[in-house]
Amino acid sequence: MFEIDRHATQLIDPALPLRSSEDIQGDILAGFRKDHQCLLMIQFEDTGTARQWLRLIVPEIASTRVVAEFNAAFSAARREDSETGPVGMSADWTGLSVTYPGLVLLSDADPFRSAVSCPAALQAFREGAAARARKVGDTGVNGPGNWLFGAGSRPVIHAVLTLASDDPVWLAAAIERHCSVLAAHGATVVSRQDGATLPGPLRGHEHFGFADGVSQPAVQGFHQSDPDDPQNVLGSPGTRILPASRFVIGADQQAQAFPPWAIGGSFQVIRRLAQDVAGWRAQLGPQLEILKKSGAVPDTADDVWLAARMVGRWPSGTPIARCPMSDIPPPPGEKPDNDLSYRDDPDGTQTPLFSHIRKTNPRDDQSFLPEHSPDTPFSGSDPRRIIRRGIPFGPPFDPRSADPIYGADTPRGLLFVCYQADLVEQFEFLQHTWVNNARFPRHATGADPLIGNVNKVSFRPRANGATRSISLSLDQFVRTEGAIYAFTPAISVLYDLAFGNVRHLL
Ligand code: N7H
Repeated sequence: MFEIDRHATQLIDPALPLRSSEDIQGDILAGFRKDHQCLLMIQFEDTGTARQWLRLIVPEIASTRVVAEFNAAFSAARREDSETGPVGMSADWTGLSVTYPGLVLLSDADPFRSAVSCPAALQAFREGAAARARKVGDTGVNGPGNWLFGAGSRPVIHAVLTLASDDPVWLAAAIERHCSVLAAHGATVVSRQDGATLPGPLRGHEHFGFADGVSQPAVQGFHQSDPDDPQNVLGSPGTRILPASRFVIGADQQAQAFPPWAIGGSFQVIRRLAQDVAGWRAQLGPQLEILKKSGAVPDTADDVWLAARMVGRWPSGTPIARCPMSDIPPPPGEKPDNDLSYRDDPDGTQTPLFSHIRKTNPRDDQSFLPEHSPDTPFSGSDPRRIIRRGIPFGPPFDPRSADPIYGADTPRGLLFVCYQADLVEQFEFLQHTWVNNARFPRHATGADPLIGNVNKVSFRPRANGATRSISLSLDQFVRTEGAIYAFTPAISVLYDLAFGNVRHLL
């Protein structure tokens, strides 16, 4: 594990109490941000052996403090040397989440017995991802019947162990060690999911070729606000600071609706999303042809131009809203621009209303403007934000390579992971009310062409002072292959579960 180094502690601002939390797990607010990750999905044999295993494992769980200190020191070193980056700085992190059946087994009781009423968020956790599949659009080929893990017909998963490292050799050894310790405690690894950042120029990008992990919500008490613009993070205009309780239960207020075991934890969604890169790319040409024939797009527009409209950003991460004509990447060492607004683009003539980033974070879209004071700075998507911690799986697609592992048939995609305080009002709302709602935010927009159940989207170019609507036919090339709803408890709660100290938790 990373040892706190001399300058790291100076980088931690005492005015940001959540940065020094020894209790909140490190992946939630700070983020493991490692090139290699493995998710071990575990089924325990019984309460006794599960608790014994937990006693061994909990001391390894990375807290927010250690991860935040490492990340701050790493970023500082990178700023000092943007050419080579930090040399010799590496860390290995461990995280643990439990599913509802896992919580029942570890607490040996009904985890909701003291909940005054069972809030919808808890109900979704209790039901699990497979039971909620229809609501989030996991139907047809995306349905639980085709899942590799998490479906009712598959073995029950009690816990998910996340192992993350800069070093694939360390990670392989850690996986082996954990598997043998689990086996010695009668537990079964029901599924193992390996993720890794893509190599070479695709580093930091997902399989379709776009920079990922650009826009994340910032968290009060964890991120430093800009003194001149307190609603946003210092150094990252457009990155709004939101109450910590949106992501960590009880972080900055009483959480009476939640039982004590939930305090300091966060609900986690895990989704294995397969990406058919060849199929996704192949649809671009014919659709672009339709647009060109109708004279709706510049002659210079190519497949990447159209793909960028589907995402809302260019492959470098530069937003269409800022740079509509071509991809102008950020200067080396700088993050893509996150200071964007849709307020003056109500019809989506620049950033299409269907584009992935507009569907999942409509920001200040006009549908949210307060009726009587439309000039108030406002983002209607604040309550719906999620913290994303996904990582790609599988090798990149490269049609020029003779090696079949880079071919179209090799499994690849995104191990999507997100954290939030409320599964229903955050992740599920995004999927149900925005991503898959063809009428959101207005007109017959269509579903999100990346992750939604798409067939038609409405492309709305503006020419000669008028907005037209051209219908494009798209297929879905992202498929759900497994899903889990879990809970990432505070480290102290894991200790209590490990020692059977559960009465005060329920
Ligand atoms: Fe998305 N992609 O490669 O195109 N996503 N996403 N996502 N996503 C984003 O800001 C992608 C998925 C969000 O604040 C970018 O990181 C892919 C799910 C949200 O402006 C790119 C998959 C959900 C944002 C991708 C996938 C979301 C976002 C732009 C699946 C939740 C921030 C770069 C295979 C339901 C929006 C960035 C904002 C951004 C891609 C899944 C949500 C490039 C390929 C399941 C909230």
